[in-house]
Amino acid sequence: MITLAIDIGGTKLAAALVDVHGRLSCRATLPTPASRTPDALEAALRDLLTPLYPRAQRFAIASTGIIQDGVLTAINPENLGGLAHFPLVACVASITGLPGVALNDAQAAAWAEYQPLAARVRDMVFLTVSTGVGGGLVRDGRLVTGQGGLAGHFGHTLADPLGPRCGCGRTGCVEAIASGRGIAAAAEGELAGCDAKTLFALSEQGHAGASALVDRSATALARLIADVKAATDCQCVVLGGSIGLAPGYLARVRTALLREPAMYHTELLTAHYQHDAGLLGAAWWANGRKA
Ligand code: ADP
Ligand code: BMX
Ligand code: ZN
Repeated sequence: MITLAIDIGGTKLAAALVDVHGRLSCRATLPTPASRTPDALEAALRDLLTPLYPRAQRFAIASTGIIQDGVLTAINPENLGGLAHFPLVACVASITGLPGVALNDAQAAAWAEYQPLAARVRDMVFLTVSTGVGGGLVRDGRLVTGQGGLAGHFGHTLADPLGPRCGCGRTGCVEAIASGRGIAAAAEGELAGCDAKTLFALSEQGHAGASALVDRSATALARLIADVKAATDCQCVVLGGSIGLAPGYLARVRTALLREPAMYHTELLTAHYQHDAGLLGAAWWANGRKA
């Protein structure tokens, strides 16, 4: 069985073939189109998947947004250029002619990241710090997706009631401060207009303003981790996403978490499967599920 695994994020689309041993091949990526209308995303998926699908027997999608009954509903449409709804499974089925399933990207990554921990951990949380801030919860060894697909959307819990407005409609969400878009939005003066990747590079070179923006994100994330620990009593938190995986970021989160009372500390790990967690998690979650 070869699975065509697809990861749809706010910044990039990724796809690969996954075999029964979890080996990935034929990786491909494209930028996520920033368009309010669904046609651009459909066209990009067609370009991405056409070279791959003839060798697969099914597809499995990890996607940003709330995924229910195969349909994507954005909690923060600004992360997708204003796109609020997209018929994900129907679209990929019509491109490929294959059966398949879909779930939220951070939930998928949580499921992948749980596998190497399963011998010693029952309760864990995965957080992605990327275009947005996403989350996935494994409870007693099972992935919790929720009746409406919303479970684990920790990025939309409150970081600062006086903070910036979030695209989800709330004010001061963790995502509005800690995410790539949140970091870039806070850049001022000579840093205005820089994206998060550039700000991280400047921070590594010792730029104090850029470093403060990275710290602001890491501090908001550490407070979120303390909240998550209080809410779930998780045994560990795994960090992923391009910002979560950026050099030095986990160390800053660790330092900020140490400022919280000890009962809210938890083991912090970097994602074992790095940028492939969403692809692998979707493929493994599809096992035993009817497409
Ligand atoms: P997606 O949200 O599509 O899954 P990513 O996980 O790559 O994609 O997250 C995109 C965000 O990460 C953007 O804000 C981008 O500027 C930032 N980013 C990408 N690469 C790096 C890097 N090496 N270091 C820090 N930030 C990065
Ligand atoms: C947003 C939300 C989540 C997603 C998270 C990380 C949308 C479109 N997405 O909070 O469903 O898990 O971003 O997504 O509302 P990413 O694009 O950063 O990987
Ligand atoms: Zn929000």
